[in-house]
This record gives sequence, C-alpha cells and structure tokens, in this order.
Amino acid sequence: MKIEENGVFSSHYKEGKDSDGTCVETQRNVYRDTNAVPRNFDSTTLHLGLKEGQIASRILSVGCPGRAALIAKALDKSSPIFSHTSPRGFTTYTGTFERTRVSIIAIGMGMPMMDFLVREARQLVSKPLLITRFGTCGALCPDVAVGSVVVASPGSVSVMRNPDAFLPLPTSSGTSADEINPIATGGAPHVRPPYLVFAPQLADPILTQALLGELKEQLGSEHVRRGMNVSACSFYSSQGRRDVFFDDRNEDLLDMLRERHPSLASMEMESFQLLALARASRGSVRAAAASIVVANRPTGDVCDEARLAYLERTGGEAMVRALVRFED
Ligand code: R1P
Ligand code: URA
Repeated sequence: MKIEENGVFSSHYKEGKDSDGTCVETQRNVYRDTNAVPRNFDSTTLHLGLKEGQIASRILSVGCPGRAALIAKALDKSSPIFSHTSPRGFTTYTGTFERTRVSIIAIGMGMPMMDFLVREARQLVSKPLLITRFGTCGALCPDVAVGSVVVASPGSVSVMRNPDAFLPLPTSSGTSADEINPIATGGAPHVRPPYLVFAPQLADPILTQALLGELKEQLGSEHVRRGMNVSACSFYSSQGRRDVFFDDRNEDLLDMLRERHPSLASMEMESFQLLALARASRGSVRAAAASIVVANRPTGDVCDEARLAYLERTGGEAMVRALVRFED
C-alpha cells in the first residue's frame, strides 16, 4: 500500500516525482513560516493533526492510546465523537460528557510530547484551556500503595540526566566541559552533577481540589492521596534504573531526590512540563495531574492487571467528570 493511501499518513505524504521522473512518496512541505506552528495542507497542525473545532477547551491527556480509548467509552453516546490519530502518534477523541465538550488525548511519552500538546492546543482553541493528565507512575516511598492514585500536589519537580557530567574531566590544555557549558555547572568549575533537579512547578490548586474530590468519590478516599511528583527525562537513567550497558551513575539518585523533597510520592515523565507550561501561559492554561501507581520502587510491588484496568476506566471517568464540572 502506498503511504498516502493510509489514512493516518495522508495529511503528511503525497505522491511526487524524483529528478529522474520516478514516482516517489514525499513528505508534504509544511514549513511556510519558520516561526509559526506548522500546518498541513488541510490546516491541521503538524503534530497533533487537528484543526480548529476538533479539540475542546477541556482536555484530559494520557500517555497510552488504549487508555484514551477506554476513557472515551464514557463520552455521551447521543453526540458525535470525533476521533483521529495523527502521523506523529497523537490520538484524540472529542465529544461531550454530561453535555459539555471535552477532548481525551493520548500523547505518547515524555516531556516534548506534552509540549506539542499544550502549545498546539493553545493555538487551536480561543478560550482559556483546562488541561489535566492521568498517567501511570512509580511510587517513591513504601507507604504509597500500588493500585492507588497520587494527585500531584502541590506540583512536580523534574530530574534530568546531565550529559556534561559524563564528558572527560578538564585537561591542562584548558578545554573542558565546564568551559563548553558553564550554565550546567552553575558557573562552578569542575562541579558537574550527573543529574539536574529542577524546582517545583505548582499545579492549579482549585483544579487539583476538583480532581481529588472526584477521584476520592469514585475510587474511595483511602486509594487517593496528594504528593509531590517528579517527572524524569528517561524511564531508565533518571528514574534510578541500573543498566550494565550504560554509565549512568544513578545508584544514589532516588535517595538524593527523597532527601531534597521529602514529600515526593510519584515518579513519571510528563506532569512537570504540563505544569511549567501552564505557569508560562500568561494565565491562559490551568493544569493539574494525577497518576495511577503501577509499581512501588522501594518495595518492588507491582499493580495487578485487573486493578489497573479498573483504575484506568473508573479513575479516567472521574478525571473527565472533574474537568467538565469545573467552573472556570
Ligand atoms: C512510561 O512507561 C510511561 O508511563 C507513564 C510515564 O509518564 C511514561 O509516559 O505515563 P503514561 O502511562 O501516561 O504513559
Ligand atoms: N511510569 C514511569 O515513568 N515510571 C514508573 O516506574 C512506572 C510508570
């Protein structure tokens, strides 16, 4: 099958001719203005694959497309449901819940994907945005049970692997990583921590309260708690997972994080970016986040499949209800 015949890719690829006249499939040229959000020929944004009217001002973001599909089953059946998967892997369901428009969007993994969501959504919707995230996480202390939900409150810090720390030490000839990038060292020569920890970004307190209320109502208050979240740049190195194939120097990382932030409860990969962008949005985006605990790092406990499926569906519906009932 030609790429352009596959619905997912048709906005991105078209049939063209090579210099020798051979038929080739080429990516459409979408970069007309190098500063603007790139749009496909059908005016959908390059990454989300959506245009105005296809996304609501109330957005629940999740990582996995399966979770988005499961939660979208709760949307009102009486109204049309728009669904689309973009060539860059964003899956959107836009419909109504209790007659209020809402989008459920699977973004995949990592902070750059959250960045695409928030910035392209901001371009597409004229009203103020409410964006929440319902993800999965690892718990960082023994008393945060697998199969429970942690609401990121007051917010999230972030941890990033610092590649400069893994460069060779300064030499007598004068060339050193510190000279190449003094910002990463805070200007202090030879101090190159392997992991950089960024200060807390706060969730919207009122939206957070709304999430807590609905989650507790649906799941039982003993299964829902507040806690500081940490978003990592990797599932592996910056989450303290050790791997003989890589020099990661992360043996003490989780202890160091807990020492710096004693209220740390959850670790995942996107919430920090959401909260940081909401803060940078000049008041036009309000955001909050919650995560299902699938693994407890200190105890080694893991959540069973049935409980996870229940939490994705019932917790996800509670997250949607909190969004649509929120008075902004
Ligand atoms: C890693 O397996 C992924 O799971 C978590 C992390 O944040 C990362 O995206 O969230 P999701 O289940 O929402 O993807
Ligand atoms: N998601 C993460 O990012 N980390 C975990 O440990 C579990 C889920």
